[in-house]
Amino acid sequence: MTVLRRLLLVNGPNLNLLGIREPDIYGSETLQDVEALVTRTAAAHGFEVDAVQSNHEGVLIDAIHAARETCAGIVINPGGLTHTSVVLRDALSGVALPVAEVHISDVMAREEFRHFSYVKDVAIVHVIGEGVPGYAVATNRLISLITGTATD
Ligand code: CA2
Repeated sequence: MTVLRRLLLVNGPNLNLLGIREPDIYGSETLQDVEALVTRTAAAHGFEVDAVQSNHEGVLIDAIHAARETCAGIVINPGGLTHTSVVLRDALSGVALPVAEVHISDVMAREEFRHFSYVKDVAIVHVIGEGVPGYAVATNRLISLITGTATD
């Protein structure tokens, strides 16, 4: 079976503010930097990336549904929807693609309401609290699992 060599990168609500607000928590890199990093990381393995960021849950869900036909996996930072959205979780489990969940900050060291993730058990890769470089870590791990070259 041919593996599609394309990933969907999803960034949820407010992540368009990366690098503009709250640099003490999220650093100084922008959403464009994140998308370029994931694109570069994936390209090193011959994968292309479709990137979506939206402040609207339905837009994210439509993009996840569309990925079912076009992508081999999804790298997602759901933002605050991580802690609230059964709908987003259902979309991810519904498309049955391998998912990597990324959080820039260490959510377990922050407020208690950030400790629970609806996405956690539909994702096979979790990278939490490694800053923006964590997106590259997640991308590499996800591609390794997709291509069957995982070493850990
Ligand atoms: O640490 C992460 O990546 C989060 O997913 C970011 C979410 C937060 O709700 C999660 O608990 C953890 C917030 C995204 C908002 O991003 C901003 C970036 C810059 C300025 C303001 C918000």
